[in-house]
Amino acid sequence: MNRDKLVAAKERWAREGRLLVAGPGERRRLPPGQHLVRDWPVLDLGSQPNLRPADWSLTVGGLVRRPLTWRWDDLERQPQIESVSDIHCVTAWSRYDNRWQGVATATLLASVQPLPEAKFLILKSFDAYATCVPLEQFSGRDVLLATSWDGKPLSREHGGPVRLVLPALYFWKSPKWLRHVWFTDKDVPGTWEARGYHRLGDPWRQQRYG
Ligand SMILES: Nc1nc2c(c(=O)[nH]1)N[C@H]1C(S)=C(S)[C@@H](COP(=O)(O)O)O[C@H]1N2
Ligand SMILES: [Mo]
Repeated sequence: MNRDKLVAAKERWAREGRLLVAGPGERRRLPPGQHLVRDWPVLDLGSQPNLRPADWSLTVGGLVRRPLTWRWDDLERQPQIESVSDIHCVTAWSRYDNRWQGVATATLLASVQPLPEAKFLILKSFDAYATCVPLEQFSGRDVLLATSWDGKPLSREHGGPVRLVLPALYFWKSPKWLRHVWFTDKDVPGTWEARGYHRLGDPWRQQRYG
């Protein structure tokens, strides 16, 4: 390897803490059992809905005061945020510094007004994928309905026009092609939770299976 390239790579490894994993009570940037990737893998059930923004809509209901449906124009009218976060997939790849833009879930929550009994959300997508997340995690400051990545419209393969991004949990809890959000009082297993994957999926506690 050319010397400059080697030095640059080793500097990057130091910045990223390559090979470091979290010890007991420690928190490093790479959760235990993960490795860093620089590309962005595509993972789904093999059918990628082809939705123009005009074909997309999101229906939100269940244990809320004001159920709603947002079409693309409605989403565009909401306050937009930008958030940079890391992706951790349960298949062990992580990708740092993803720059997302879209609408904060806090904005959605303020519109629908969840009832006190609401504790979980069932999230369903246009490809029949489903997952379930606690309201507490869905409400995180860095959670958004993402419409763009790295300054460009979110591509079809990565869930465009709209996907959820919930950085605190493994990436299977971030549904692509988001269609439906249902507030409930109980944890209902989705596509992967019903197949041996963890109910919560916190990468820092390696909640992969169970
Ligand atoms: N609608 C839908 N969302 C999905 C999935 C899927 O199959 N369908 N796969 C999940 C899994 S397991 C992962 S790791 C991420 C992958 O997102 P990416 O393809 O943008 O990397 O999407 C998640 N969201
Ligand atoms: Mo995944």
